[in-house]
This record gives sequence, structure tokens and C-alpha cells, in this order.
Amino acid sequence: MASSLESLNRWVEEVAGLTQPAEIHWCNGSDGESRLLKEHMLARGDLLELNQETHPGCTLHRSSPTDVARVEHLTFICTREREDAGPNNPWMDPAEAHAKVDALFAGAMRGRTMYVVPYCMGPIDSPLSRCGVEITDSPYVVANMRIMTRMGAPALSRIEREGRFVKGLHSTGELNPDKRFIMHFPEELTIKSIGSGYGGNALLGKKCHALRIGSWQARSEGWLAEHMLIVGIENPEGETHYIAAAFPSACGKTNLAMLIPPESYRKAGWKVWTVGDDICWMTPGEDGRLWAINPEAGFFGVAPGTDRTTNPNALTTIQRDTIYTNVAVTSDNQPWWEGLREGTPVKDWQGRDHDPANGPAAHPNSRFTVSASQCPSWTPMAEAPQGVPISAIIFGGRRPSLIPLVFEARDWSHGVLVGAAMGSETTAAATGAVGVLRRDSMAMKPFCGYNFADYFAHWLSFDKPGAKLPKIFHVNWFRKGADGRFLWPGFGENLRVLEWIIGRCEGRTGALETPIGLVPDSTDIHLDDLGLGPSAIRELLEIDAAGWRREVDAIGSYLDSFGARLPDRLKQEQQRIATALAQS
Ligand code: SAT
Ligand code: MN
Repeated sequence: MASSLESLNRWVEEVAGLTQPAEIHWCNGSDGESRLLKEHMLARGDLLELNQETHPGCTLHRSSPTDVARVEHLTFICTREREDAGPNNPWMDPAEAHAKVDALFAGAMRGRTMYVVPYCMGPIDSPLSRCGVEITDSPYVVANMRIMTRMGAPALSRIEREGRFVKGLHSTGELNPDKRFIMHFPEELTIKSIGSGYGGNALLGKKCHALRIGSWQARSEGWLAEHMLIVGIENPEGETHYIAAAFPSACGKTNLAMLIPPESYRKAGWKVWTVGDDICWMTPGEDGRLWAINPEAGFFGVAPGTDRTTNPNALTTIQRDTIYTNVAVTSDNQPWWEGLREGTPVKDWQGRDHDPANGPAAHPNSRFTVSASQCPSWTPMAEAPQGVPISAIIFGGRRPSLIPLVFEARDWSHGVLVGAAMGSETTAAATGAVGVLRRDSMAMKPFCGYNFADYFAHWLSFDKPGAKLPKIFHVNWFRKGADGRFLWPGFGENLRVLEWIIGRCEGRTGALETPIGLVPDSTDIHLDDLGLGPSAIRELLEIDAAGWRREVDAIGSYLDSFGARLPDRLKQEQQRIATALAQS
């Protein structure tokens, strides 16, 4: 099956000419195709079968030990003008980048099958969705793309109808970190990725298309492509508010998206609905509100820490038909990771006999890939072509000190500053040091496909007459006390914070004005039956003026690093807060 779209056929031929595959397979996404692919991978050892009694349909993939996470230093934005990529991105001249990777792609698929994977990001019939085609020589990538996107014949039909698609070329190459590049050409709507088979580097629909190229498309078309979960909170009156929340990788987006309400809330009738756990595309609707879709169809979640106590919905979701990557296994071949209370690992993520001297049994960035529809809290609204209306946007990161449990921005401009100023400790989702505080604006530092200064301006541009924008909040679940322990219990209890946020959106809950924004008084937020002492509550909600003066100075220096392209309004917001703090 080739395509009726000439430009697609031509590109596939061109790529085949360069990479020299033994054969070409156009993926139709059918069950039969998927079964054959799985058998092929099991035969080759790309996949290992897990315990089919406890985990029917589940398999394990062990990646190359040097290929376990995103590689930000090898991920380039290749725009004609360096300034368009901004100081937030590694940049390479497009001609140089093409020459560099094309040399690596030459003959790279010899002896391999080249898969042509048409996919749609978002519900197949949604005007907010966008399509792409990934060419890859990795059957593991094909299997993951089938779970993570709407892949196959319906996507190809849409592409043929629309005549446009994002081109993504991928090869695992030699899996050599010295010959690994993830190149983005936003002006050509093209991605070229070689030398890695890992998630965000290789499943090109995800970070490469839905965020880096997507953010570029969004800017020119007037929408937002964001690193956000989408969750619906239904109150006892049966009204559902949808919230979009940006946290860096491995900071709890999946847990928040699948939250199970605490007992007393459940009894009162609160419900939580999962729309997405990682990416959100938002567009202003005719009513002035922002309407959001989850462009993905599955979860590519972090396994470690996932347990019946922390995220029971996720654990149920991944009980069947799941691809596990780099987890450990028990003696009866069940998947295992740190934080999972049941079971004992006997083989580590590299397949060695487990020895704690070698480090954790599961890789800290080990993952599960699973269809979102298997999640007990999944809502059919995730398939709604018009998306869901967003009531609140939340920003947050891992901040052990200073940042209170929750605060609300005064207005949209202040909210954009709050997002731009986000900081978080780094995690194992990317290679490099873990636990280092860095600025990660809107959790998009690794994912914004253009200059952050222009991105902030784009965010500000949504504030126009007739707009009914969501309120913007900042949360911090990761605050630690003097003893180094987390002050906040997190997980299901986070609903208490969401309840306050929804109350603010409906205008029925109080807040105190402070120089940094609106903060709940301990009586505004429902904490009394939580067992936290009054001093912990005070610490979680207090504003340390001296600490904040230093923070706002640091935010000022960060904003200055974007030079003259930074919108004045952001700097004015920062100065307004600095002045208010100086007077407090
Ligand atoms: O980039 S991945 O898709 O591998 C996961 C993440 O870091 O959010
Ligand atoms: Mn992510």
C-alpha cells in the first residue's frame, strides 16, 4: 500500500534511496499487523514476554544501556536564524544539520525493514488534531506509536485529504551516543532522529512533533502546544471543571491526571476524570474560552514510584497489554520497579542478576506504554472533537523550599510570568545530573521549538478583548521541612488544593493578597481532617519575604538572559512584584 498523496510517496522513495532498507512496510494499524509485529519482536528478542497469567499481553523491552532517556544536548532546533531557536535551545544551521544526519542515515537501514507510520495527534475527527508520518526502522517504535497515537489507515486518509503532514525520519542507527542527533526543522515541518530508540527521542509523534514542531505551528496558527496533563474534576453537584497542569518530566503529571479522591471526598461525590497525562493542545473557542485536546492516545509513564498506594489507577491500567521498558523482573517474571511494594526483583533492567551494588533494579527512567482507554478514570471526553474547556492552568515543579503549596496569579500577565519563572529540580527523564534546580519555563525548557522570548509573547497575546481565559495557579507538592521530609502528603490529597482552585474559578472561595499573588488562608482550604500540625500548615502557606526577594531577583536575571526580544510586560510584572516585596 503506497499512498494517493504524491508528496508522501516521493518522500518515502527519497528516504528509501538514502537509507537502503531491505523492505518497506506501510503500517495500517490493524490488529493483525500488530500481532505479526509482536511475534517478530519476540523472535528477535526486542521484546520479552512477561508473566501472562498476572500480566496478559504484557512485554518487556530492554534498551541499550546507554540509551535510556532524552538527550537534551543532542536535541537541536535548526532554524535559518539562530535567534529564532533562542538561548533555550541547542541550535544548528539547517543545511549543516541535514548534511550531518543524512551522512549517518546513508545506508542506515540496510538489511532492515523500513516502516512507514502515518499517525494523527488528537482525535481523528478533531479540527484541533494534526497529522504526521514517521519513517522508522524500529519495530519497537512502531508498536509504541500504535499505542501512543491514532496510527494507520484512518490517519493516512486524513493526511491524503489534508495534503499536509509533519515528516519524521528515525533510525536507531548504531545506537552509539556519539552518532546520536535529534534534529528539528520547524520551517520545514521535519524531524530527523538517529542513534536512539528511547521514547522521547524516537517516538517522533510525542515530544518532537506534539511539542517542538507543534509549538512552532501553534504560534503561527494562534494556539498553544503545552507540556501539560488534562484532568476533569467533578464536584458533588455533578459539574466538571477541566484543569491543565504543567510539570517537568517525572514530577507527578501522571499521578495528578489519575488522582483518586481521599475517602471523605469520594463519599461526598467527588470524581476525577483523566483526559491526558503529558501533552495538551489548546485553542481559543468561539466563546472565548480555551478548549483543549490531548494529542496522544496512550501513556508513556515513569514506572518507579507507581504503586497501589500512590497511583492505583495507573497500576490497574498497566496490568494488561502494556509494553514495559527497562523495568526489573521478579522470579515469576512479573515486572518490578522501586516503589512497587509487592514482589522482589531477581533480574535488573539490564537482565543481570539483581545486585543492589549495581544500583536500582529498575532504571529510574523505566517506563510503561499503555493505551489511555485502559485507565479506570479515562473519560470519553478525551475523544471529543471540540476538546474540553479549561477552567484553570496550573504550573509547578520540584521546589524543596520557599514556594508555597499553592498561589494564584492576579491576572493573565502575572500568570505568564509565574509560568516563565518556573523552577524545578532535574530528574532522570533526561541524561545529566539529577536534583539540580533549574529554570524550566512552563515545563517547556526541553520542548519549546522556538525562542522562549517569542513564546512568552505568544502566551501574552491570548489576553485580548472577548477572551475568557482560565485562571493561572502555581503549586508545589515537594516542599520539605527542616528534617528533610516532605511537608505535604501529595497524591490523592492534592484534590484539596484543586478544590480551592476550582472554588477560586467559581468565585466562591477566599484568598489573601500577597506580593507574590493570592494565597489561601488556612480556613479557605480544606485541611482540617488531614492530620497536619498547625506549624506544617503555616510553613506550607507562608510567604518568606526575604527569600522571595532573592527569588524575584533571580527571576529578573533569568528574564534578562533573553535580551531585547523579551516582552516588556513580563519584566514589568517582575518589577511590580519586586517593588511590592521591597515594601512588605
Ligand atoms: O521525553 S519522553 O517522552 O521520553 C518522557 C518525558 O521526559 O516526558
Ligand atoms: Mn513529558
